[in-house]
Amino acid sequence: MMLLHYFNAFLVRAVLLFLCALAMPVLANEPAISIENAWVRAVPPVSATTAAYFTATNNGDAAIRITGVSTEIAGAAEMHDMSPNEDGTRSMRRMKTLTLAPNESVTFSPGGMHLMLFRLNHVPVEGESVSICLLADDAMEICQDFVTKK
Ligand SMILES: [Cu+2]
Repeated sequence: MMLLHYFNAFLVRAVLLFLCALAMPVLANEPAISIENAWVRAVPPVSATTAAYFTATNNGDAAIRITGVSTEIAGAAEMHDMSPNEDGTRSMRRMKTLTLAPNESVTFSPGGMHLMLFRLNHVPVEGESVSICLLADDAMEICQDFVTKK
C-alpha cells in the first residue's frame, strides 16, 4: 500500500513536470503586449477608410517595437499620430514605429494616435468584430478583436 502511494506521487510529479515542459515554449512565445478597449469606428458603407483605437500595455521585461499593422478588411493599415501645425490646426502623420518600454502603456484614441485602415474591402457594421494585428520586431504578431462602434 505504502509503495503504491509513493509510486502514485512519483507519477503525479512526473506528469506535472511533463506538462510544464510542454507549456513552457508556449508561454515563452506569448506576446508580452496586452490590448484593451479595442474598437473600430463605424463608418458609412461607402467609406474607403476608417480608424481604430485601443490601449496597449507591455507586460514583458523587454522593450517592444511595433513596426506595422495588418487586417484582412483593409488594403493597408498604418499607425498615425496627430501633430500641431503652425496655424494651430492639427494634422495626422504616419508613425512608422512605436516602441513600448517594459510596463509602458499607450492609448490610441480619437484626436490622438490612431490606426488608419485604408482601402477597406469590407466595411464593418456596428457591433461587428474585426481582427487587427500589430506587428512587432522578431516576427511578433499581436492580434485582437476590435468591436465596431460609433
Ligand atoms: Cu490617420
